[in-house]
Amino acid sequence: MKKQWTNQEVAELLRAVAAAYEVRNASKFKVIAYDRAATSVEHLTTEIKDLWDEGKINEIPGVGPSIAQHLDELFAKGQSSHFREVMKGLPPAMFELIKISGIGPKTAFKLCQSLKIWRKKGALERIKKAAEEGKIRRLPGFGEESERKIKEAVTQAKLKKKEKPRMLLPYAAELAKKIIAYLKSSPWVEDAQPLGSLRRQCATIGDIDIAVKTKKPKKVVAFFLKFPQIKQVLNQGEKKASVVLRNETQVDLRTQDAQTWGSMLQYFTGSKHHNIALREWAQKRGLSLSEYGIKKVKTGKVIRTKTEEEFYRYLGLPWIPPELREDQGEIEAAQKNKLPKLVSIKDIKGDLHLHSDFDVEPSHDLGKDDMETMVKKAAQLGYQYLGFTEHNPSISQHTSQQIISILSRKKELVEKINRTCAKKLNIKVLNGLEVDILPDGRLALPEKAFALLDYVIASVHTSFHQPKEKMTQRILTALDFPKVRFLGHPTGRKLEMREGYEVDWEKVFAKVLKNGQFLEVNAFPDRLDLPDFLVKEAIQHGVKLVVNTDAHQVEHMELMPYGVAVARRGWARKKDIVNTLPWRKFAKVFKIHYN
Ligand code: DGT
Ligand code: CA
Ligand code: CA
Ligand code: ZN
Repeated sequence: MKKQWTNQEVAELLRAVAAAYEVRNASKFKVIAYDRAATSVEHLTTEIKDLWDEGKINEIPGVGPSIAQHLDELFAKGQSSHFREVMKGLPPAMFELIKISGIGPKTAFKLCQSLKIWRKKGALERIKKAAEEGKIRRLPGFGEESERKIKEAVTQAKLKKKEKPRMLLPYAAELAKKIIAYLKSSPWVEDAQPLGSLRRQCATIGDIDIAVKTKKPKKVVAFFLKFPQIKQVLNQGEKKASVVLRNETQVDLRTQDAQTWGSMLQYFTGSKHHNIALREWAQKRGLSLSEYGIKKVKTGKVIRTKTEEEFYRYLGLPWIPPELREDQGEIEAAQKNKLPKLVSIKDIKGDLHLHSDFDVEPSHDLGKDDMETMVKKAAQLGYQYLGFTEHNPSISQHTSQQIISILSRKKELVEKINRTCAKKLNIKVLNGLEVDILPDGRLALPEKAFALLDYVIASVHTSFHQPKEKMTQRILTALDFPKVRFLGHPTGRKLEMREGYEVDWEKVFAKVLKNGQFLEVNAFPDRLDLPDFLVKEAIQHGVKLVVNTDAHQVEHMELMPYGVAVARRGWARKKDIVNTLPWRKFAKVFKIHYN
């Protein structure tokens, strides 16, 4: 997949080029031009990558034609030969240092060169260490005072630096599956389960936790340590081990025998907050909890449980689904027998956000597979309906008439599929469109085009940085356009990349309710949007949701369980999700007219 450059990354790159020019004593104007371009990109309210997609990169103030040309190459090919040329031969570490306020390019270069710090990775640590050892003050041009300042600046920067990146749920799940398959190939392994955040189906995963049921823990640990992808063993004991894989993922393994398996599952699933709350609950009943069982404090007797159900039952509670174990009121709900009956993947009857390869000439990406292929897949998944929602035809590159002509052709194709392959498979195909919400809240679609569609997804794809008030108004305006059935990936977050935009959700909930509309739970791995906590809030307000994959190729249609997982983490029941309805009922609430 092509790299999705963020504005921040592009700005940092431009700033690095400016720094390289400065170190090379190039013309002052070049340095200033690149610095200005960097600042300008940093302050854009639209994603620069989107502007490029729309052919508008020349319009960014502060980005001249030559820089625009290099950026064009960067986005098209993944790198710019010119940028590389300028930075060649300079220590990559210096580009880490220039991000720290108070350290200019020439200082950064001198430091890296004299201290022989080349690599980016660990550059800050090494500078800090050199400062602590008094090595910087001895360098020509530096003194005690500048050494102290550098040390302080680096320490500050390190504090601010983000901690280890987290893995997206589907990748962690895939990896865990492989490790578990490996473990199960050992004759000593009676059972192996992914626990921790993975079992709770969190959107991102810090490390992978696996529990093994066995009578021979030592043998299992030894077998685990022979897993081929292990790079480093962090620690190993008689019953457990922690390792780092070659892809930097940490895996924690714990073992337990069948008699205490229930308490192991419970303890190691977490979350930590749920466990703490449960421990308090237990304490009030004279019990103490651990991975080895439930202890009666008075007598010291340990109750061992084979299953989690038994474990919770002993505490006087029904079993609590792992997705709810976040100390968000689940223990209280369990106590009152008010746990929700959560929606399940089997309940899903259709997918309403699919990008086919039908060329609507959009400004964003097209899907990779044809409609028929995706219809067949939907049938395999047991769906009764699906909707194709390519991005709207680019409005900067078409007249209204051209857009109408493209969408008419698409409508005809969908109708034909409904008469042929979909009919045979007994599945309804809807003709939708995912339409950009423009910065002012209008939809990027000519008025006459709405009539050609069964429904519209309104989505924000640009100008993410508007103030909360403006963004809220923008979304409210968009929701009032005809045929809009739901707001796509409502917060716009990209996991591990960018936060969602700021919105007054109360107002959006109210609007959606008033208009008889829905909010999407988008199952795409880096979105999982709405996030779980907003799912919960939406449901509390009576808002109904639609869970979709946003598939851009047929394989993506299999991502639905991850969307359902988010809904479950948000306490969603079947009745909260509109695409659990059978076709006729669905068509009614989704306001689809058919004959
Ligand atoms: P992660 O790895 O950051 O995505 O999140 P988790 O929830 O998988 O956290 P992790 O791997 O540190 O620990 C796995 C589980 O082990 C955690 O969910 C609950 C349990 N656990 C870990 N530390 C503690 C603790 O200090 N107290 C209690 N009660 N349980 C703990
Ligand atoms: Ca974990
Ligand atoms: Ca762990
Ligand atoms: Zn979208």
